[in-house]
Amino acid sequence: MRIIELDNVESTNSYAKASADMLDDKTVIVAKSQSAGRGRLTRSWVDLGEGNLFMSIILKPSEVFEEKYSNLTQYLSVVLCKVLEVYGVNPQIKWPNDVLIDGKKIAGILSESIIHSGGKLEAIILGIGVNLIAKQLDVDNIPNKIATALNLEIGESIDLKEFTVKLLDEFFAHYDEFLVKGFELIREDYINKSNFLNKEISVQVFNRVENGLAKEIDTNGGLVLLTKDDKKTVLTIGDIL
Ligand code: BT5
Repeated sequence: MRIIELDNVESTNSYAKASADMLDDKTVIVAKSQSAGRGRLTRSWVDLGEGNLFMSIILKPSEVFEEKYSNLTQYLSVVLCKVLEVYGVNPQIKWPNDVLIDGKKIAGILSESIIHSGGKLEAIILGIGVNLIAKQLDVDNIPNKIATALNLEIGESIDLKEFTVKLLDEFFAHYDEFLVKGFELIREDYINKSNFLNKEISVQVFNRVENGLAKEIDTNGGLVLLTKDDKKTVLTIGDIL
């Protein structure tokens, strides 16, 4: 594993994407600040100042994309929960990969793949932003979400380097096994951390909303919804509202 440390970038994911063909498997890009951090779809990721984590991991597991790589975001959410627990908080996962503390979003994960026209997988860019140090006022100004930062939860400042090392160690400790077993490796941990199961929920899937009982997480990490007419729908993409 090699870590490339940058000062300011638009987005560590964009930087990693642009340079992935020249960088090895397991190269990590971290930046002190991001001027145009990205979320999923067209959303953005707010930079709450120096001391927060903005990181992208370049992964080149094989030359062909395998279905289980789609679960890397869920794998990373479980890894992050384990690290946050070391700091004494009780994180929960909101499907598919939001990590929350007391219902407040503390991190965001964004996975992007570079696949050539012939089908060859160049790399998967697994990006993560974690709010480690912030002022309550700045967190309150994040649009459309109730958010938090680790220092606000535990009343202490957090060492970014130390946190980053813990996260990367935990990520790579089981990464090779994850590549073999896929979601099955983390399914139990993921379910234990979930805050939405057995509840009536609404899920935004592109421009439609699905309502139903969140019945289970299937073996592929999909969300099984039981709709009013007792029909089962398995969702693989979406946002719980
Ligand atoms: C995400 O998107 O949560 C994925 C965010 C990934 C950010 C990392 S930082 C390093 C790497 N480089 C990048 O450019 N991106 C990755 P999504 O589920 O679409 O959620 C985005 C929504 O979260 C926004 O629309 C806001 O409502 C909220 N949000 C934005 N910034 C936030 C923050 N700092 N803390 C908590 N919530 C935030």
